[in-house]
Amino acid sequence: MKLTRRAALGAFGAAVVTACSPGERARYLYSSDHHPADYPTVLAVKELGRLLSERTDGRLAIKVFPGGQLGSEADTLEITIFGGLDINRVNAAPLNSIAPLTTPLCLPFVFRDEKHLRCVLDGSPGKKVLASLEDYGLIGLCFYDSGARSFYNTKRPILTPDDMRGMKLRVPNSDLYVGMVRALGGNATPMSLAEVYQSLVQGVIDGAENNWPSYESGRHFEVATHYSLTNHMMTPEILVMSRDRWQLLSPADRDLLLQTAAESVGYMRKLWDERVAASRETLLKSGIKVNEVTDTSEFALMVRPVWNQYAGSKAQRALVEEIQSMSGECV
Ligand code: GTR
Repeated sequence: MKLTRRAALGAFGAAVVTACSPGERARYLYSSDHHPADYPTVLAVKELGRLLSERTDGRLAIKVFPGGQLGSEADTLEITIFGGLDINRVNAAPLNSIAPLTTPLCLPFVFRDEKHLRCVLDGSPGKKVLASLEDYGLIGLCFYDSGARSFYNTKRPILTPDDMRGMKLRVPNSDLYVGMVRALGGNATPMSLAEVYQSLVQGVIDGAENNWPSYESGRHFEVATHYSLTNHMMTPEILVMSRDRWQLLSPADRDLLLQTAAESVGYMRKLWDERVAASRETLLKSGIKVNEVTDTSEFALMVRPVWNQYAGSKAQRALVEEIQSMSGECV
């Protein structure tokens, strides 16, 4: 089911109860995720809802709609911004065209490793990005992990950018991603994640790029069997709330939601690490060809111009500098 604006307002606007005295039904915050029900992001938001309900004696709760039931990330973000949906777990990429400070977090090769990434998200750069969302109708609740993204395709291993020449590669709906694939000599095709499997089967695209769990859970590996570990981006997930919906909460409930969301990050990271290991094992057993890319310096050099092209404003450059200056020894 895809939501039209009207349907969303009707469904969610009516369903969310704005006040709740003892004995009345719980106030449900509706949340969207396009990953399946067993994916770490979905489980983390469910856990957040459980804690919220426990801490408010059932007055506040979260209902997660997984599997893209409510539409793509780009569509549901729009709905969230105009107040038709309470909460949304999205990747930072579709936020690039909405909130410019999210772009530095998506730049290729901007993070040295996972420690550095977590340090940035937990530290001052992460706080700045979350706070910047308010101007665009969203409240940033927290970041979740999404690991490193690598290229996969139906044709051949990608060991150098030369191997990508002319390849039709799906990217999320973000100009930065389009620019990155172009800079590497590929043909970028932006589309939502839900369309990738069929597009691979039909040969509309030759490949895509993503982390181990998404490559596995979307069953893309069944068609695109060459997975080349370029680890070019570590774009995080963001849990956002509609600013309009946020304003309906009492100050105490806002604090509780923020604090509980922050607590859910540790829970998610544990699930994430386990899921990456499990997905990797499933994929290796499935017979896909994993290609180690021992030297990514040529990739990094070729994509470097997109840093300025897509994150060249003063505020974006300052954030990039702050990210680079962090050591990764904070956790
Ligand atoms: C995944 C991410 C999704 C989605 C997807 C994509 O890693 O968890 O939210 O953005 O990538 O490529 O569209």
